[in-house]
Amino acid sequence: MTALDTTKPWQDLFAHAGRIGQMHLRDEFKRDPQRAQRFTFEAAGLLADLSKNRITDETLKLLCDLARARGVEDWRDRMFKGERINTTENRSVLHIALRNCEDRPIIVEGANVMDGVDAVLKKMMTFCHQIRSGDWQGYTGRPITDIVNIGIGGSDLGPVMITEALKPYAHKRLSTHFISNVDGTHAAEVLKPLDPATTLFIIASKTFTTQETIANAVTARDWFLAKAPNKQAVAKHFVALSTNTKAVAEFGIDTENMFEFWDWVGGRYSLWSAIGLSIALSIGFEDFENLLEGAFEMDEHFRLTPLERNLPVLLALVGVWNANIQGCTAHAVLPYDQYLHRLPAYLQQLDMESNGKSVTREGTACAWQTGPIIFGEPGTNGQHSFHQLIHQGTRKISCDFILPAISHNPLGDHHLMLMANALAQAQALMLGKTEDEVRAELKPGEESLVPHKQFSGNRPTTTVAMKKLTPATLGALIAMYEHKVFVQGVIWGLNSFDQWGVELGKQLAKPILAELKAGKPGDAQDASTKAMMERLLAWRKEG
Ligand code: G6Q
Repeated sequence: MTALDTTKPWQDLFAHAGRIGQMHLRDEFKRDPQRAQRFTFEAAGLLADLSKNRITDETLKLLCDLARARGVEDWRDRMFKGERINTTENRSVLHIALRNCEDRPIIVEGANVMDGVDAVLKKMMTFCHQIRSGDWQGYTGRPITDIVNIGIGGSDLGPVMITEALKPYAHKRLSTHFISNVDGTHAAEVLKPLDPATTLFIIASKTFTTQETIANAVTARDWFLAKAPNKQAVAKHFVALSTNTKAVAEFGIDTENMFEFWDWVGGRYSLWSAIGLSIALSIGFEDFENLLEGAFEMDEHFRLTPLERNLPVLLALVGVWNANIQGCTAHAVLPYDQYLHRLPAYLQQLDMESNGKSVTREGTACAWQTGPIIFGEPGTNGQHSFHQLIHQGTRKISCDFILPAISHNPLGDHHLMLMANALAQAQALMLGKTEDEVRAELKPGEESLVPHKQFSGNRPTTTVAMKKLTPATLGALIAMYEHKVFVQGVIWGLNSFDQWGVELGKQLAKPILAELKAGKPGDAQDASTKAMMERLLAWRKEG
């Protein structure tokens, strides 16, 4: 594919940016009272207001030209058809099949993948009903009260984020816990209050070879067997989510208790698959289906809507405009909903693992910026922390505000206060505060404060609003971000579905672990690593 920076639409966008120059959003809203309406788009219960980005009609037109020139529609259609668009791993990318609620056939290697998807969903449904009704009993005959998902990365972040986000829908008897970190503290603290007789462990690992997950699973099994009457009890308390039947059996989990998925489900796109079992157990299978349906609605919107009104496409394009052409150095995700407190962490993986690359699909170096730095916290907490830098720092940072209109916990005026703060932050970032406005508020003798109290404004934000955070709107929200990331990858010429960058550290950890166990750094270690190992080992010896 042609290098992005040599394409005409790319160069046209830079020329256009030069033409709009210092255009200030404050003036644009005065000039055009319909601006908010013109740049607001809706799909699948979500509304995205793009009007507080430094865009004009021409910007969007040029961005859509760019998307067409980069083949966004073609790549999208190839993904939906099941083509092997993950070229470095030679795999299809079919998380959309997991929520293909109309059962449109998707043929890969002559077989309809929907048959397998439906069979696993059915198995998950039966299991959910057994656990939630209390029919499934532990080794003392008592129903399960605690579910512990052991997994990491894509086998953890989605389930954690969604079970937290959908807590109002959770089963009253069931508490859901997550162990991901290989730091023994994580397992120790999670297991401390639990009773093995009423605990179900879900070992979630696509490969079933991930060092951290297997170590935590072994620790959980030892903890369980220290109390359980015999090894047979494992069958009632351990299930596996994996593509690797052999390794699951070797670990000692009955493959009857294994929920399968497939290599065409990428780790960070897997919450919709069997990896979502902890979600389904917590919120119930019907609401898990509502989550899938919300995502499906967004998929259909993405698949069928012209680029000019296509929400994930527009979010992606405006993101490219902000990052590559307007010079934003990071992107903040700011959910004004405490239930979404793990969304920034989830989107960090989705975005930074997908598009944190510096070579194109063809292996040539990118001469343009690719995936942005993603960070965030729920509002209003972030306002009392890093928002300062977004308002007055030297770096330009774009933001997504995520805002439901109705709270699950209508306490007094709390939700109105929350909404007022979200709206005020977006307003402040857009309007800023001029020197004249600052002077008008100053008391005599405060002249020196003028530069400190000024805000440039004109900082780009998008507000994604919804009526209420439900399984369906959350499904749509996540699918929207998945497709946004994919479209940006296509624009930048990347394969968004591999993650070779995580490999090197994994490889190097193996010899280091062996040497730490032996109590002596190997001669092959570099001097810096060796010195640190010696110091750490010395401290451990001292005790
Ligand atoms: C996600 C990544 C990565 C993966 C974990 C866990 O896209 O591939 O985060 O999900 O490394 O892998 P397993 O599920 O194989 O244990």
